[in-house]
Amino acid sequence: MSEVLNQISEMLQKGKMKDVAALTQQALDEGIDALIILNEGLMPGMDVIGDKFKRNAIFIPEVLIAARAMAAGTDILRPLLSAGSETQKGTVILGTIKDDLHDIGKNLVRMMMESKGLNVIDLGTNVQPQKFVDMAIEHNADIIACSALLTTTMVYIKDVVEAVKASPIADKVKIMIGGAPINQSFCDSVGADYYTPDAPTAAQTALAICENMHV
Ligand code: B1M
Repeated sequence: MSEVLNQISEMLQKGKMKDVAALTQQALDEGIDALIILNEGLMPGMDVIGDKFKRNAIFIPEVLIAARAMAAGTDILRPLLSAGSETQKGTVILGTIKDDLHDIGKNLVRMMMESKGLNVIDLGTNVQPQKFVDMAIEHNADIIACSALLTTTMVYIKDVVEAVKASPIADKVKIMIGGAPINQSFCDSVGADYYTPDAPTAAQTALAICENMHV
């Protein structure tokens, strides 16, 4: 790994927001691709934080400070990661599920989808199942995309699927799901349409769905 990427990871772990921002800019100036900075600098730093959090070696305040440092890096990368086609290829209603406040992964999904020319309506975190459906109807969306990071909140994805089934757009909208505790077998069990493991794959899949729908 390049030295600057190591430093980004270390400063993120220390919660040094300004250093993460400066090093992210330095990495870009050195010609390192934005996606590499994300995948090999910022994400490994957050993985270490997650591991320490799990072992109770650090607590919520430290995690929040690290999350803020990560956001300082992704804010700089956002225009590059989401610079894509100008034409709108489809509409996605995106949000983190009810009772879940994790939004870093969701924000990455939004950036990557926007980079594919998709119109993303981001409902934020703690989104009620019916709200996904109401907004999909209002915006004539092609996809509802739900992120869940907790085993206690992933269960609400089933409520989104049920709400879509009971709505007039049941045959029109596809449901995509993702987040650390989600896998294909969970996706199958709740009747969602697509599971993807990471933000780039989510964006590719969303684009393919929209292209298929609009032929
Ligand atoms: Co929380 N947290 N957290 N947390 N947190 C986890 C998720 C946890 C695994 C930590 C641990 O124990 N190791 C654990 C969950 C355990 C479980 O359910 N099995 C946990 C817990 C327990 C909690 C609290 C309950 C702690 C407490 O209060 N006791 C609490 C819950 C609050 C709530 O939501 N109601 C809580 C709180 C928090 C903070 C607020 C402090 C903070 C969130 C800040 C924020 O998001 N703005 C936080 C953080 C930062 C984490 C960890 C450390 C990092 C999550 C993250 O942002 N990762 C996390 C541990 C970990 O995951 N290693 C942890 C980086 C991000 C890029 O990855 O979001 O996984 P991720 O997104 C990935 C993929 O999952 C995928 O794409 C991304 C990569 O490209 N993806 C999708 C995500 N959404 C997708 C949607 C798609 C497709 C792919 O399609 C639609």
